[in-house]
Amino acid sequence: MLLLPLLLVLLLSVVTVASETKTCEDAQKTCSVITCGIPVTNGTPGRDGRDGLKGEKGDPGQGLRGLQGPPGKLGPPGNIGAPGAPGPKGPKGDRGDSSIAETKLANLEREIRSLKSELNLIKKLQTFSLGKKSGKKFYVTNGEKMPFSQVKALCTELQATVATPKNAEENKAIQDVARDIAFLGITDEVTEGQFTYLTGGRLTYSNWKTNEPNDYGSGEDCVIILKEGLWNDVSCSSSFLAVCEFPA
Ligand code: MAN
Ligand code: CA
Ligand code: CA
Repeated sequence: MLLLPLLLVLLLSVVTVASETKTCEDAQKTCSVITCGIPVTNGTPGRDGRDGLKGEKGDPGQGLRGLQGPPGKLGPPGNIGAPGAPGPKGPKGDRGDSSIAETKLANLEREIRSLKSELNLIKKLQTFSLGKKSGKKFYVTNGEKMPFSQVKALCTELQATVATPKNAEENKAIQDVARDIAFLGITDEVTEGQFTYLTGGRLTYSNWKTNEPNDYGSGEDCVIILKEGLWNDVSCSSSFLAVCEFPA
């Protein structure tokens, strides 16, 4: 008998809840189900809600400021700057090397031509003064007497050879230049009794004095021209005039 009114109350409260759901839910925020409905015993507390949004940054603290830290690391190098403006025009340069060399060469060539011309004149004057005839060899002497080895050395130094008559005319020319006994460029040093020219080859002309050559004493391998133009074989270590010969 008591069940009916209880059911009615329950039904009424469900309808009320259904029609005023929002009101009740709103009420639930501030009040328990007990105030809204039938008094019930409290359940266990729900779980903690999620963390709220992060708060704003707080004001700086009031404590003492810490010591300044060490300097930071060196930053990366900056970009390459734009090219600078062109500099002012420089002074005029020297003349080029090749230009200087060409001038020097031209001067040297002129100098050489002048020297050649001067040398030619000196040679002509010298040969003229020595009585040189064109197309003929000519002979010179310094009037000094010396052993044959020195005569050879002297004529070689003068780029000449020792006077060597190949005919009567040349023999006379040497005789005239020497005006005293002089060595000739003839010896039998290689093969005794076989006279040859220093320049090579057997004699093609001779003007021996009677009974010469005789290889007198311990041996005579050099040849001299006597004042009268005749030849005699003598020791090469004896001293006589040096007469050098120059080509025609
Ligand atoms: C004499 C002759 C020559 C020789 C000389 C050496 O005049 O016998 O043949 O060459 O003496 O002094
Ligand atoms: Ca001899
Ligand atoms: Ca002799």
